[in-house]
Amino acid sequence: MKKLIIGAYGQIGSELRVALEKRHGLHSVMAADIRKPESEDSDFVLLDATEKDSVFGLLESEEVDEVYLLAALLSAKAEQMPQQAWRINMQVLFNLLEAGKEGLFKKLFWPSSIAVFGPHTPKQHTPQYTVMDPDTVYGISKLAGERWMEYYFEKYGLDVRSLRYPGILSWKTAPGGGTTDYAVEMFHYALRHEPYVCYVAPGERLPMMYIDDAVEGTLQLMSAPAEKLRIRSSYNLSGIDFTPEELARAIRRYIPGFRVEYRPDFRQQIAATWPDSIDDRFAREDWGWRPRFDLDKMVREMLAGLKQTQYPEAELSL
Ligand code: AKB
Repeated sequence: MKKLIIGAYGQIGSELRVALEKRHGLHSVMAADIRKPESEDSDFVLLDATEKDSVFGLLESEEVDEVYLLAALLSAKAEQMPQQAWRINMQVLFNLLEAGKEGLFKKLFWPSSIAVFGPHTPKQHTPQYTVMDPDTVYGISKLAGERWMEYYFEKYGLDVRSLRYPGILSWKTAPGGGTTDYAVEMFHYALRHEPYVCYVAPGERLPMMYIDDAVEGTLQLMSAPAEKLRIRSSYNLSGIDFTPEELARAIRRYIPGFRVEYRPDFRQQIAATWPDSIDDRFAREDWGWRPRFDLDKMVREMLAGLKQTQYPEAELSL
């Protein structure tokens, strides 16, 4: 039985793929993406997941037990093309929910996001169950998706599992089109010894997470016994939280001259509606979630990884 990752070469898919291959063996993972990767080191299939026939065709021709659906347009990009973003984000989810309902695989992972919260949501330690009034296309599609996930679980018994990811930081694959992308960009500028112009305000606190924690949380949720899971919409998940100013300060411990200028744009308005921090007690209680990375540990990993792979000349004392 194979694990199929759709959106396998995006920021999360790239590392989840490697982790699944380590756990289950190289040929038990099938990587699908809308674009061909530069180098194919896994079983790869070209797939446009908005096309129902292609999704069904693939699942009918392979023995798949788990699907990880990571293809989506993120918050900032979705605001530039609202109709298209809604269509893509919902269509890919429905194609997989329907395929699961038809018995073409057993378990579906689909990520939700902190974007499901909105301007009237309590900002600190945002609870699992609270006011949810997202005002971005991305957030609206994630909230609708969560409701549909739970619906397919309740009505058709499909084993669906989901996490509300915060902003994810990784040095291997860049994020694209998100509001939280500034955090990763900051590291690149710091290592090039260039000033960074930040589009989010200096004091805007957001929930974030290092990629290793995000991957670990995903694997833990997917292997948790079904009877332990009280939530089939999507679990709150917390790692760290920081403001751009705090991140810049943490980077300056290792690159003292790093400068940041602030020019907030429309993405600041999106960030302002999202929580500052998240209460993830259900994830902790139901399947033992504990993040491993604090701010300093994440900063060190990011700097070391980027220096080694992209900026060998950078002056840096870790
Ligand atoms: C985004 O910024 O859109 C994403 C997210 C928080 O879901 N990183």
